[in-house]
Amino acid sequence: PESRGGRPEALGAGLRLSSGAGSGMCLLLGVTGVGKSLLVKRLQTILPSRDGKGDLGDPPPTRPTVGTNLTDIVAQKKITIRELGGCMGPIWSSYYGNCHSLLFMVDASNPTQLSASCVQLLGLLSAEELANASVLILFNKIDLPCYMTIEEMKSLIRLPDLIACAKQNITTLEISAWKGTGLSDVLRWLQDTHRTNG
Ligand SMILES: Nc1nc2c(ncn2[C@@H]2O[C@H](COP(=O)(O)OP(=O)(O)OP(=O)(O)O)[C@@H](O)[C@H]2O)c(=O)[nH]1
Ligand SMILES: [Mg+2]
Repeated sequence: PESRGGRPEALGAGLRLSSGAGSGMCLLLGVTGVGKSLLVKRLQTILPSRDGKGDLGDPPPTRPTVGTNLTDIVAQKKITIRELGGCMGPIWSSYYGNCHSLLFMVDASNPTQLSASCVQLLGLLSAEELANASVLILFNKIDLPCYMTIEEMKSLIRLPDLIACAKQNITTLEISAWKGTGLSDVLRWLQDTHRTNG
């Protein structure tokens, strides 16, 4: 009668989000066109080379994601990345439960989109169901000539205040899904974050 199939979520109330099946689930969100689909394709490509220094080749084409897109990244353990298209913003919240980490992507080359990204990020950080998720904010497209540096972005969206008020662990990275810059750091963050929760 003791056996409950070893399901970790049976161990305690209040741990619904970051236990059991959720330990391998990562949500990938951000305004449309910031580069989420390209990132996922790139992560799959660099995976076999491990150190992330393999030749990525030309960036594969992407289309706007209408709906959701699930991709398994198998490193030390399986991590499932769920991209939700930017156009699905109104129903993002239906996917908050069961997610262990959150990748939030911003287009660092697009100042006019920054306020929309900021509003979305504030909404995500204050969502009850995401309170236990680890968060990685990705400033993408730093290969473009007029990208905003991480310092500029931080002061524009008042990131230090935002991090201080948030319940989540928040990390930031500058990347280029196009060129491959920083992608091995993204992979490392995913592995570290998902390792801590068995
Ligand atoms: N220059 C540059 N272009 C990029 C980068 N990442 C993505 N792009 C381009 O940006 C466009 C949109 O990329 P997607 O990956 O489709 O964007 P998305 O965030 O998935 O968009 P939705 O699915 O509509 O939410 C594509 O033309 C990509 O090739 C980058 O790092 N640098
Ligand atoms: Mg997409």
